Amino acid sequence: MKRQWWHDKVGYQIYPKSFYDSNGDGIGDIPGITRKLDYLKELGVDILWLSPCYPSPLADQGYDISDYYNIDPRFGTLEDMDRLIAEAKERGMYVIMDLVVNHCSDEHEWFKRACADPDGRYGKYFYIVDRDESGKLPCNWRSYFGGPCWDALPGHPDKLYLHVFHKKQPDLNWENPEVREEVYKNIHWWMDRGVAGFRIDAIINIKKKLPFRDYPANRADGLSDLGDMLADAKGVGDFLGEMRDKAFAPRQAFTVGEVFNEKDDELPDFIGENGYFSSMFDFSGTGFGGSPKGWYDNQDVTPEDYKRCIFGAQARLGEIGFFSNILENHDEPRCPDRFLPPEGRNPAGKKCLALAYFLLRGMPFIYQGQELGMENVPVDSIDEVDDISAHDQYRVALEAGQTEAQAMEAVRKNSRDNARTPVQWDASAHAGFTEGTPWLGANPNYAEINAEVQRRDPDSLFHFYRRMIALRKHPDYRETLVYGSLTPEYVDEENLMAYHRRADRDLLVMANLQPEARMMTLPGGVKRVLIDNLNGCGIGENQVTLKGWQGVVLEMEK
Ligand code: TEU
Ligand code: CA
Repeated sequence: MKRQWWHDKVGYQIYPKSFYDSNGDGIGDIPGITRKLDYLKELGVDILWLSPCYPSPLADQGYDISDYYNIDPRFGTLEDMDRLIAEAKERGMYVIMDLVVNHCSDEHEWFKRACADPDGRYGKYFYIVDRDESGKLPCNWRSYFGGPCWDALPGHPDKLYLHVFHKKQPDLNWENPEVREEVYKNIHWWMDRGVAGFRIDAIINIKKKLPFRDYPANRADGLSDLGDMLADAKGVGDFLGEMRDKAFAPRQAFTVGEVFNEKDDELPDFIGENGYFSSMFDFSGTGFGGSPKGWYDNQDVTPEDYKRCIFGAQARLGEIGFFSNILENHDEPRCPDRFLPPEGRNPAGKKCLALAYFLLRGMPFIYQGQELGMENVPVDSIDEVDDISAHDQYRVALEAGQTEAQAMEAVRKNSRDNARTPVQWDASAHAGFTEGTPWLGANPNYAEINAEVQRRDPDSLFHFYRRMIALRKHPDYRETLVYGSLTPEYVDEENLMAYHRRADRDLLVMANLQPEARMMTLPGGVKRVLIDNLNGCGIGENQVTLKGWQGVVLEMEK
């Protein structure tokens, strides 16, 4: 595998709106990120992915962009962004932007012009069709946020436009070469400004199966799951290869794709040598248990399920490329609630889970607050919820006959707000996130769970992450942890997630994801214990005893 500058880096996702508010308006902002760079440096992360902070009506919290060449005034200015990029660079860190080009906002100039003249140049930037007199839609695809993918084109009741997400997110027509050139121009523009690359949003959706047609309905609404259409749509690679050749490759951009629904044999095309992207997220864990019926029907994930998903994905990828490994992002609940049973939602359990994923083959990403062990936010009523997806899923649950209490339970477990409450900086009002009123309330547990407390406590989750990051970069272990092979071990031992990483060193990572202790026979002698979340495991001759929720990294005799 050709070595790349980013292979030994650690990613960190920032959701700007909830990170840190520098001016007391209750909204996190770019200067707020700049102020916290030293915190991020102390943690040891390198590549900062910023969720969208472009001008936006915020119908989908910024994933609906109305100007690709600016910063939303609520988040700051272009100068603030330049300063952030420069200050990050001074600290040896990189900024990557979120590239959201499956769709734009209905308030983008392009869409306004398309509405003004649907048959003109900008009409061809979107999917606009004449409404059938019978009232039948061009196809029965269900948008990700509920309801049909089609809505009346503003000002033109006889026409419809396509949106696979919210109706304020009209899909861009990638079949139109002019649209693609616009995207590449924007990529170059941001690279010129000094960003290191992009996280690429919802990218699999850019290729539609044309002509539009129905797929089998899978809910009472008579609509079909977009996954069925995407499985049928061939040729996304033509677009992605062109984007690589015309935009990413000439700039040596670091890119990480939000890729769902890829076909197994496509992995080399996506992230192999000269792939479309540098890396892509492994969603096998976060996606596990999702039901086509909706959140109310999702299956809970056990540590054992998690282990099997991840090992499956690692085996599928093999040495083809680098996954980006995650436990959380801004669309997902917090990982202790998602992957740990209630009795494991404590500092030991959180560290054990962190260890299980962080030293996998690939590039680890941390989502803001994950390093502090932030948890899902308790909400009593749907009126307290901001997330548009949660509102839709609440409706879906009720329509399927669930009680209000059951629908709320589904929202509590899955709402994207769980990830979007303010970062808990200290024990002062609103978790020290803002001097004003936060746009979304802080999790009430901020007095116990916050950065200030954890920075002072050498045994905290924050310092545990620091130690894992430092180990991955340590000159003696970097080769093994970044490039070494991964072999799952003791796979039939329930709740034990263990694997060897091997290159010039032989490391055994073991995470005992259960309250009960266990004793394991080792394949050889232990040279030293590199990481131990409970500061003391029982090592005997060719065996180790792990307490409940204990996670260790053992360096084995070669
Ligand atoms: O998400 C893509 C995606 O497929 C979503 O349907 C995701 O599964 C959903 O948010 C879960 O409720 C990306 C972004 O990460 C997300 O925040 C945006 O809302 C979406 O694209 C549209 O840009
Ligand atoms: Ca602000």
